[in-house]
Amino acid sequence: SAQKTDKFMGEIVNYDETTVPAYVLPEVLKTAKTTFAWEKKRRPEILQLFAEHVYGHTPKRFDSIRYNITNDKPNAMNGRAHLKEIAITVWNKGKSVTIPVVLFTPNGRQQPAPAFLLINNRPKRNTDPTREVKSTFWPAEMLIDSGYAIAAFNVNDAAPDKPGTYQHGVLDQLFPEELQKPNGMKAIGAWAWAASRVMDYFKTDKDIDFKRVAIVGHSRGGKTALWAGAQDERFAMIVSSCSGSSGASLARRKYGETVSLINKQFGYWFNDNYKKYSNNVEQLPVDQHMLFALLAPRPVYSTNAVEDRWADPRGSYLSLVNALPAYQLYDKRVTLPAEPPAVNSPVIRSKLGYHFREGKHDLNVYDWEKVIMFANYHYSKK
Ligand code: GTR
Repeated sequence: SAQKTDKFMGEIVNYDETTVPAYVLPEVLKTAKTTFAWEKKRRPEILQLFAEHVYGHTPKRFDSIRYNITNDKPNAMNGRAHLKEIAITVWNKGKSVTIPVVLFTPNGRQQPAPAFLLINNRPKRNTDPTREVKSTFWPAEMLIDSGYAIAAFNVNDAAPDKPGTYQHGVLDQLFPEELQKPNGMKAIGAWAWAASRVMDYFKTDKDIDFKRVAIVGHSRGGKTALWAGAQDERFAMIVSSCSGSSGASLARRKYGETVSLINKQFGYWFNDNYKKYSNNVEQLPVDQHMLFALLAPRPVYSTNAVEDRWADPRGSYLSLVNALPAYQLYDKRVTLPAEPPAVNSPVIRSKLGYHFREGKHDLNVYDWEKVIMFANYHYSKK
């Protein structure tokens, strides 16, 4: 049987369900009883709370943006797809940052294709445009054969994923003032900002169905996908793979990775204010179910794995259940059972989708299969 506790960075990590202390989650709706009140008052309030206390505020403007097609192959993947590599350059106050994007769109369609955009936190060979290297993390052929466009950018091009160098990119070049502020955006904020710039490009590409773009991320990328989807309502669908603490899983549940541990190990992902909650998470004015509430009424899918207890799969299901009030403002029929589904029994036919599969912390072909089923189902309903 599995170990019930562990030690990490001087802390005891709990894996015993029976010893999780009771907690009280902040209310999602408060006085909002209509979508109008939600959209005008409570939703913006929650968005501000996440910016102020967790991920940092995202600057609203920049001077200019330019898209450069650096590689254009209309007959990639043996003619099945059109490859474009795009260099997105954003300028602000005389400085610039360039974010390269790899994009395949399916050939032979009458209509623009719905798309998946991966926030890639793994090495670039996982999104190889030549397809010499294939990766189950970004199985581009599988998406193309299912009728979807598939794109990716690498987090390191926006903000290097390292505590000592994360500043060198979007932050020090475009928005240096963010680095000085306790509520300024840090790495996750910069990655989410970059995802929105790819969305800006998609709007100009006639091969893409701009109204059906899903943002996808794994782990730290999954946290980022949720934050990007919360801020940028142009993302029609959100997919979080094993995003755990400060992503899909409830902060107040003492199980696996905690706010304290993530601040110790990955402080540069979050703003400085978040550090105040390391030792009193119950004071945090939000919890992660409210991040899902910000996605309503858009479909969101959360993947989890049996061997990824660190990410608290049960806490990630409970986020969805506790986000229901926001979804139900739009549609009373959106429901979920109180208890998570069994292993390998995905919940597809709900706007709050979820699975708990066998295996480890990863984004793999099983996950993509279910995500495609989820997208097929929800897009066909409209
Ligand atoms: C883990 C970290 C998680 C998650 C993951 C990843 O070690 O504790 O919060 O983000 O890394 O990104 O792979």
